[in-house]
Amino acid sequence: MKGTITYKILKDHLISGNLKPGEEITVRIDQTLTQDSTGTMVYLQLEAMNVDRVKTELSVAYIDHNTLQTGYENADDHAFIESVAKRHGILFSKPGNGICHQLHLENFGIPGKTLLGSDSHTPTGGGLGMIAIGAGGLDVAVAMAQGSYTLQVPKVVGVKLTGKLQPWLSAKDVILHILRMLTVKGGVGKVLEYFGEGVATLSVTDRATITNMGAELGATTSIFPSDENTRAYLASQGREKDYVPLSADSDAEYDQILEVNLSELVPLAAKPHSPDNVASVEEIGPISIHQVAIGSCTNSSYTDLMKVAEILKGRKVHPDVSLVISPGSSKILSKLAENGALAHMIKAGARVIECACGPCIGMGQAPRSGGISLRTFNRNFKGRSGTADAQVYLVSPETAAISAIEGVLTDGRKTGIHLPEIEETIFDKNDNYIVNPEGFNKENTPVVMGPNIKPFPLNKPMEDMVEASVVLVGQDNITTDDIMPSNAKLLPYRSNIPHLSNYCFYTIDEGFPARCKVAEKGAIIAGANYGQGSSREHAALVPLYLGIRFVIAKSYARIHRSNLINSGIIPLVFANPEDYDDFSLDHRLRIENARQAVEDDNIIVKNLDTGKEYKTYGNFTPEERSILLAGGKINMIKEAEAK
Ligand code: MIC
Ligand code: SF4
Repeated sequence: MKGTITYKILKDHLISGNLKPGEEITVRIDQTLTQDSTGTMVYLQLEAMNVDRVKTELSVAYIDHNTLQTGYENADDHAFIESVAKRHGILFSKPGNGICHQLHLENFGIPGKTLLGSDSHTPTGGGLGMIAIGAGGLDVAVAMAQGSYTLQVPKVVGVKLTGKLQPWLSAKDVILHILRMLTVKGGVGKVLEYFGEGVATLSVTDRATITNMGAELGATTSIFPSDENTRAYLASQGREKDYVPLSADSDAEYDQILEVNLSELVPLAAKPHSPDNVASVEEIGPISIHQVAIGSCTNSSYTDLMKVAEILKGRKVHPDVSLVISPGSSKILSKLAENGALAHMIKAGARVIECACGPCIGMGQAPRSGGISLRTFNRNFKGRSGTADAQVYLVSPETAAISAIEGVLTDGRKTGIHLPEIEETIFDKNDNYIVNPEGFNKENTPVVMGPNIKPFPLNKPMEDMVEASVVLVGQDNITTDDIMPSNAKLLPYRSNIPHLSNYCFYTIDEGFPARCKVAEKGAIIAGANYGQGSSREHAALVPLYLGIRFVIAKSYARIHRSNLINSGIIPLVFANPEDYDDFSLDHRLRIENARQAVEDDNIIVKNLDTGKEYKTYGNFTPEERSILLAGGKINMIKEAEAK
C-alpha cells in the first residue's frame, strides 16, 4: 500500500501499530460527526465516560434523521444532543440544516484529515480526499474522548478511471457499475482509492456520490485525490484556505487494480432489493412507476438538483407519479430558491420536502402498497421505504427526473433532450443553523433528558462456559435494517432499547423477541456478510438486551462485527461454512473454556442436541480480545480506569 493516498494519511496519523494490511493500528482522529438516530447512544456513552472537552480538532452533532416530530420523543432527543454538545465543545447542527454528510463536505471536510462518523456513509468525505470512516456509536464516543480510533489496516484497491461520462450519465452510474462488479461484500477489509485521468472529469460532489456508496460494497472507506477540482469546491464554499493537494505516487502499490472506462458506461439501476442487483435501464425496460424520490446523502448536491431542475423545467410530472425532492442542505435549497430552479421543480408538480434524510430512512413518503419507487438513494433493502411490498430501484438523478416526467423507467439518452452542463456556484456563508458551543461547559449546562431516554444495556465479563439456544437461523446478507428495523414509528425510540427490543428482526421473523425471552440466552446462526448496511449499534445493543451471547456466521460486515464486539457479543465464523446447514432453531449450544478459547482463537461449539462439535474462529485483534473478555468496550474502559 506504500505510495497510496490511504497510506500517506494513515501514516501521518499513526499513533501505534504496523501499517500492513490485516494488522491492528491506532490512528489520530481529527474530526468526528454524529447524527441523531445513532447520536443519542453516542452521547449517553460520552457522558458515561466522564470527559470534559472533546480531544478532536472538530466534532459536529447533526440532526437530520429523526426530524418528523409526531410526538415529544424526537424533539427530546434533539434537546438532549444539543445539551451534551454544548457541555463538551461540539458544534450542533439544527434540524433543517440538511444531511450530515452533505453538510460536512460543504462546511468542515479538509483533504488529508481523518474523520470518524457514527453513520455508515461517513466515507462521503473521501470525495474531498479525507480518510472518512463509518463506525459504531461507541467507537465515535471514544474517538471524541481520546482523539483516536483502532482499526485493522485495510487492503488498498486502486480504481483507475479513464474516459469521460457521456450526457445523461452520472457518478451514480459509476458506483452502480462497481457494485455490479464487486457485490455488497466485495469491499470488506478494503479501501477503494480512485486514480487515473478520469478523476479530473468528476467534481467533488460527483466523487462524494461514489465514495458515499462505497459503503454498500462493505468497504472500510473510499478516497479520491485532492486536486484543482477540490480547490474549486472549497473556494465555492468560501474555504479555499483548507485546500491541500493530495495524490498517490506514480509507483504506488495497490493490492489490486480495477479499471472503469467512464465513456463506456450506460444508465444503470439497482433492482429490488439489493444495491448490487444492478442492470441497465434499457435491460429493465419501461416499467410503470408510482413514486420518484430524489435526495439523500448520495445524490442531493447542488449540481444534482440543478440537473433535475433542468429536466423538470417547463415539463409536467406524470399524473401517475408522486415526485418528492429533499435537498441535501439549507445552502443548496436557498440557492435553488434564489436562481429560480426551485420554481421549476414546484411548477412541474414536485413535492419539495425538508433538507433531511426523510424517505431514505422511511421517515415519511412510504410508497403505496406494491408501489414501484425510483430513488436516488443508496439502499433499497426490502421494507426500508416503510412499505413492506414496495419495489425500490436505485437510479441517478437524471434517470429519476426524466422517468418522473415519462411515468416509466426511462433512459434519458433516448429522449433526445439536450442536458446543458451545470455551472458550479458560489455559496453564501450561513451559520444560522449552527449552535456554537463557545461559552458553554459542563458546569453551566445541565444534560437535558426527556422521559424517552433510557440507559443502554451493559454486558458482564465473558463467562468460562457460554451456553445459548439457537434463536434464529438467518440467510446471507442479513442487513442491520433486518436486525433492528428503522421507520417513522421506530426511529423515535433509538434512545429506548427496551421498547425497540419488541421489534428486533420483526420484518423477517416476528417470533424472534418472544423466542429470546423464553431462551434467556440466545445464539444467532447466519450466512455470509451478516450485518451489512447501517452502522446502528442498536443492531447489537438490542440483541444484547434480549440475551444474545454469540453469533456464528459465514462472514460479517465490518461495522456490525465491531458493534457486536463492543457489546461483548462474540462474532464467530464457521471454520467449515457447510456446517451452517446442521443448525436448527432451539438447538442448545455450549462453548467450554470460552475465555481461553477466545485467547487461542480456536473456539469449539458443541451442539448438545446432536452431540456434534464445530470448529469456529474469530480472527480477533488483541484489542478485540480484551473487549470481549471484559464483556464489552465500556467495561474494558472502566477496568482500565480502575487500574
Ligand atoms: C442508514 O442509512 O441506514 C442510516 C440510518 O443512516 C444508518 C444510521 C442509523 O441506523 O441510524 C447508517 O447508515 O449508518
Ligand atoms: Fe440519511 Fe439515507 Fe444517508 Fe443514511 S443513507 S445518512 S438515512 S440520507
